[in-house]
Amino acid sequence: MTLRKSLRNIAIIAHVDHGKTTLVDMMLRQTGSFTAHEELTDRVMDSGDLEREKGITILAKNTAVKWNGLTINIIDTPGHADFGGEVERGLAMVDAVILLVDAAEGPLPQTRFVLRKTLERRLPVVLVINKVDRPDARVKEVVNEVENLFLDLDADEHQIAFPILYASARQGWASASPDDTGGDLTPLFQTIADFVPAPEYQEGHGLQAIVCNLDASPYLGRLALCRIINGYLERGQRVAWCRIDGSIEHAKITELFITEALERIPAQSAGPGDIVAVAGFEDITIGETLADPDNPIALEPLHVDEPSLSMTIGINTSPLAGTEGRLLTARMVKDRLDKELVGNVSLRVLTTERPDAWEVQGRGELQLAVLIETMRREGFELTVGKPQVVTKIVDGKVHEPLEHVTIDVPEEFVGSVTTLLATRRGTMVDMVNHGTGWVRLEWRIPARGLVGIRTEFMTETRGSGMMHSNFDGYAPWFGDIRLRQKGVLVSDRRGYTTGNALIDLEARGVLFVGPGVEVYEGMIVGENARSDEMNVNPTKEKKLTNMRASGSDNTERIAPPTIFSLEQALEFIADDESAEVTPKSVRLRKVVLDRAGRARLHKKG
Ligand SMILES: Nc1nc2c(ncn2[C@@H]2O[C@H](COP(=O)(O)OP(=O)(O)OP(=O)(O)O)[C@@H](O)[C@H]2O)c(=O)[nH]1
Ligand SMILES: [Mg+2]
Repeated sequence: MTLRKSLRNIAIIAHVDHGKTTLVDMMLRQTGSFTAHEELTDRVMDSGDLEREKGITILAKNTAVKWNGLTINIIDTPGHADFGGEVERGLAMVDAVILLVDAAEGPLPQTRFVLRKTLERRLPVVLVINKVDRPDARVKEVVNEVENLFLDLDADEHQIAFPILYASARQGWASASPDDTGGDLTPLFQTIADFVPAPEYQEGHGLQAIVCNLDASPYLGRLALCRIINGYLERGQRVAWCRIDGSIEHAKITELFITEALERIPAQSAGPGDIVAVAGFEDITIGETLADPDNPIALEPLHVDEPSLSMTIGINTSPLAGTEGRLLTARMVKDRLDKELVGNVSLRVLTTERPDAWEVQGRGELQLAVLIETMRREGFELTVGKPQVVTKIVDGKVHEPLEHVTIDVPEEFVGSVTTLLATRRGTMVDMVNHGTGWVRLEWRIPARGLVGIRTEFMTETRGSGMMHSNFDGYAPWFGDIRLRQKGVLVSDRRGYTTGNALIDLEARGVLFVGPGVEVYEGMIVGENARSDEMNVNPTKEKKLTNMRASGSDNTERIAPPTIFSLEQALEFIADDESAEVTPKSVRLRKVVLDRAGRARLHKKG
């Protein structure tokens, strides 16, 4: 094996919010990777609109910096559990990882997930304890906890001998000793240079490059992001394209790019270990290999975890369809979902018994909500069903996905949180009282039991609790879980809401619409204080004043309605309900809109 000595490829992995993107920012800054005129926004790698709004990373992205004659390719990965598929792909491109752990929070569920994936790929780890500037940092304990996590995951001796650095990504420094604060990131770069293996390759071996990610360019069409394992790639060269289905095609590399800081730079050629983007392959997908045309040998395709949650996504079938969006037809929805599949290996799309709705499977609610949010911003109108877990049959029995949940709460809320999880069929597996007034609880719970739990959890802990979960295998079906205790108020007709009617309805529960809003039969306009479903008329005018314009009466006396975000709506709806999503609105509705139809269904039971 020969080494590509001037190159290092690393991925930064961690639980959500532990500071990955902030660290990449600082690495870019301290290597002078920004030109003077480039704007120094915080967390530049989080470039997507939704990423900036939500303050989280959704897509893994790569960048490259130069340090002391070395080129370091860095993959910034998302920390939220729903985007675990992105991390798995990122790991396929690198030779080592930087595992970031928050000095106060310690290892959390996604730390375990990303470390497990790293150890499975036998990649070396550099541990960086980040945020040591936090006043509540517990550096020593956290190092201990990470060591235990390695043992827990059956790391071998070699893997456990990892270097440890202490850092404040935000302040831009790292050091080998926890007492040595300040300075810059030199110790981190030095550790990468010394400890991360340079890419290895076989001298004289033909080309082998694996496609780990996809991107699109408005001029060039689809771009494939590849890691070259062996051999060389040249612009204009013909290569064998080994497809997932086993077939081999021949195609020309029309463009070749390497990454420098935040830009893709055209290149003539690239060699082993390089991470490149190539154009020229119209429907190339993740896991395919570009190989030597004379002796094509495909690489092992990437494996990612299976989806555990699904939703149906279909065209908007409400009476208001077509009034707010541009992209309405089944064909458009299907094409868009197909396009998403290409770039996202952790999603699946299945047909349903309806020709205008599809079952989309993914890793979690947030992943699916991000897809729907992206589509609505593009102009789609959609009907989205309640999130369902993906079951599977093991030994003839239905099994459902479980989640491992880690909860941090002030002591006084342990009782109410326990009740909340127990009624959703969770079992507690561990409880640690830190002696600081805070308690950490570990639970195992059917993934179904977590659907919609976040709002209630926040209410129960008065906004102070923290809850993180990730996939923890399958177990036999747990039986019924009753998620929503309350019923809904359903409009019994089409029209515009009136203040007059809403004042009457307020007595029944919490309203989701204000006055003067267009509603239809079967649309959910509020939550019933009681557990049953109630058909109501929110459009009722005041008696004898039928000359008056709708909505102008008494409005000032009505409490402002509860308006759901997309994610809240998906959490709220029950099995026989769905969300109508358009670029302008999120409405809740019954799947069966007409009242007589629902009554018949109900009778059938
Ligand atoms: N106190 C302190 N805060 C930090 C430090 N590093 C990052 N943060 C803050 O932590 C928050 C999350 O930082 P990000 O860099 O977005 O974290 P991330 O790991 O990229 O998050 P995801 O990509 O969503 O998983 C931000 O508010 C940062 O300012 C640090 O060293 N000290
Ligand atoms: Mg990030």
